[in-house]
Amino acid sequence: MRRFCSLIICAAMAVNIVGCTAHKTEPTDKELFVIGFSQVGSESDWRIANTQSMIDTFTEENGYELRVVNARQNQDNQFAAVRNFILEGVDFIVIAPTVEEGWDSVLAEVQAAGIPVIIMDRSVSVEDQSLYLSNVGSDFLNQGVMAVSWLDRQDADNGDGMVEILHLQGTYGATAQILRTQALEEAVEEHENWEFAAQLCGDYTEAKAYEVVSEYLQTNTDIDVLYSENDNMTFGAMRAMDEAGITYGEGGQVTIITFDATREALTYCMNGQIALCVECNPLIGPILEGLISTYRQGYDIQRQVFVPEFTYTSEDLTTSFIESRSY
Ligand code: GYE
Repeated sequence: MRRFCSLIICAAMAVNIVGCTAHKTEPTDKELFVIGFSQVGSESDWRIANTQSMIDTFTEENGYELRVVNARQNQDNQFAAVRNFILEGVDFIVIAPTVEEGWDSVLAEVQAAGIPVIIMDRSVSVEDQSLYLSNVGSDFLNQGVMAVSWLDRQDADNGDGMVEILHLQGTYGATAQILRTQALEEAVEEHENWEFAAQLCGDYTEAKAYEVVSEYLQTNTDIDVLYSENDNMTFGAMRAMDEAGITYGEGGQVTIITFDATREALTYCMNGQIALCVECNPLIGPILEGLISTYRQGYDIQRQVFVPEFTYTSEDLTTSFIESRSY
């Protein structure tokens, strides 16, 4: 992920215009449909796969020029990118918003410029629903419900009757954080023997998760479950638990639940170190292209589109299945 990360950050120094190549000499006579894509960042393996899905879909061969701008998880960078897209006169704007709040005015500027918008991955919370055409992404609440329903069927209390949950949250205010958290908090309310050991913010990154979990484990080790809102934070927490001598997985102290289901997490799951992987499908490019193509033909498009996703435990997984996945 670090290798990809440096590649994406280099591109973030300027608008990374995908679909044009430096060596191109002859002007093309076909009109390319220009899409401005404001991406959250490159904070996770999921995000890298999501960006790659867009790049693989909106190619020059398919009639598109894709302009990807990496906001490095900063909403103000997204606002600047979107306003630049307006100035550049792009044909369409796709936004993967860092957080839900704060989008009303910049989306009103886009609407005033007559540029259609689709919100991808996470959602925005705006007064005027006409500011965007559609939201394409995951049903994050259902992801959380699948996770807590699975946990409800486990004996995760390590024999003392109480289930102590260490909750690693993603970026506060991101839809994935809000709804994965909501599912867990409601389940803790419903289960008298479930309680939070702690709720820590890892900002969806491995480094931040390692930092906050390492600090927490210096004074607290009574944990039965880790509910981690993405795989990269899980990897950071695993490293911190290793260093603190806390065991996890089959026969260990801590039952790990993680979200995204990247190949690395699925491998840990197949090997018994992670108990449950909740899939979050980043391969949204083709679905988006279908919606944009439908819109360009003059048809209305669905207001909310959920991508298909499942949960995995060790008995669902084989090396060939994991290797067959594209992220
Ligand atoms: O779970 C995480 C990424 O919004 C679904 O953001 C996405 C989340 C995903 O950083 O890895």
